[in-house]
Amino acid sequence: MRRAHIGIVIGLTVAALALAGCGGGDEEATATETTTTVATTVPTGSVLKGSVGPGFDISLATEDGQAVETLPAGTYTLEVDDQSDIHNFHLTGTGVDVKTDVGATGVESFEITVEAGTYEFVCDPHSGSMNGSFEVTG
Ligand SMILES: [Cu+2]
Repeated sequence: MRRAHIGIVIGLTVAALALAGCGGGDEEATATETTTTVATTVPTGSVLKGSVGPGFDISLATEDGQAVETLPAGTYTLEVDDQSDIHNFHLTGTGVDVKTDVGATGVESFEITVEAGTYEFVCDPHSGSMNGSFEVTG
């Protein structure tokens, strides 16, 4: 188990380096199998997966499970899986203000068009601890 865990950590490090555009000099790390599934860019028009609950967790990821940190400007389908009736998922930023209902659960889809800047997602009742953000590049 410990070995597998270290492999994942290396994989994530490689992904971070690849996203930063400076993957050179890490020949050993890039030889791991995990690199084949790493998405270095999020395609415009792809599906973004928002998730909140059942615990005090909120997240935004690509369809293959990579946390969304930067996105190219464009239109995306946001699919939110609201798994709790005490939380919601609320995304805001330039031109975007979409949210699920706190008391409701289930999957809800939104078409969003993002432009350069910072976008934030929160659970409204617990925004101090349940929040995240990503940057949209122009
Ligand atoms: Cu909450």
